[in-house]
Amino acid sequence: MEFNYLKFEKRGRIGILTLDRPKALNALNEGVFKELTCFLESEDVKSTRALVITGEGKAFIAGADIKAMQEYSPQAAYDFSETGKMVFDKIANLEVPVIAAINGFALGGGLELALACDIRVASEKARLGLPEVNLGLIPGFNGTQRLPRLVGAGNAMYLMMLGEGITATEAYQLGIVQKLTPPESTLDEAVALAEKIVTKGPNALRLIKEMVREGLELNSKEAGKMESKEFGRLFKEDHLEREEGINAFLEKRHPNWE
Ligand code: DAK
Repeated sequence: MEFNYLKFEKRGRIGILTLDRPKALNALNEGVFKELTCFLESEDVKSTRALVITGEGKAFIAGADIKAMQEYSPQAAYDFSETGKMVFDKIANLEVPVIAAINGFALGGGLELALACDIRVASEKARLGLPEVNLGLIPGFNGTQRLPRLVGAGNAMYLMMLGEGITATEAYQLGIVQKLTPPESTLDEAVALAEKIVTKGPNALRLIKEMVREGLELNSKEAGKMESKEFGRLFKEDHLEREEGINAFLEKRHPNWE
């Protein structure tokens, strides 16, 4: 598939998606969202066991395209927000693990996209933040919802109300970022992490993702029940992945999930 704003490559079983609009610091506009929608439904994604998302140049993504937003009518702004949410939900709901490799600025919609990923790896030099308030805006792609679920309401309000960026180290301390890397190896470390993850049980990985994502929408009692139900299902007689995992441990060998 040919794209103007995206690049895709495979490294073994890992897919690498690069936002490629470096002159505008990979800012998100309708064209980028259109291409992301196409990409997320493509065979390229279906053929990966994990996806790493990164940005070309000095930014991961510097937010929604401010120049394009200048012209928006209320309807266009609403449509843009809905499209962005749909794209980010598609990312969040991919069956495979998704890792954001934050190579530089992750601001506004860029941080919101990273928050839709399962895990965030960041360059020690990256800056992250939700600066929408400086433009008289609010985060429009579910950032007001995803960030407090990750770091608590107080930390999320602090970041959104102040609108100042934070360093990658501060983001790591808050739990927004799970791993810090030297700037030159962010992508490689994200891919190495993805490679480690895909050696685990593929169905278990899919279920962990589903339980965490769906559980966050439920109260803890309902979420616990959902987990018990899925755990029980793993013990059906024909559940080959569980059988292989447990047998491999008892036979002192590596499991073969293929
Ligand atoms: N949009 C468009 N262009 C951008 C951009 C952006 N967000 N960020 C940077 N650029 C462009 C710059 O205009 C510049 O273009 P030229 O002047 O060369 O044509 C080029 O990228 C390089 O940027 P700088 O020259 O500024 O580079 P610096 O290294 O000096 O500064 C910076 C980097 C990231 C600190 C700075 O560019 C910056 O502050 N950028 C804006 C960051 C920001 O405020 N991001 C949040 C955007 S607001 C909603 C839907 C969505 C949203 C809200 C509501 N609804 C529909 C309700 C989301 C909003 C946002 O994401």
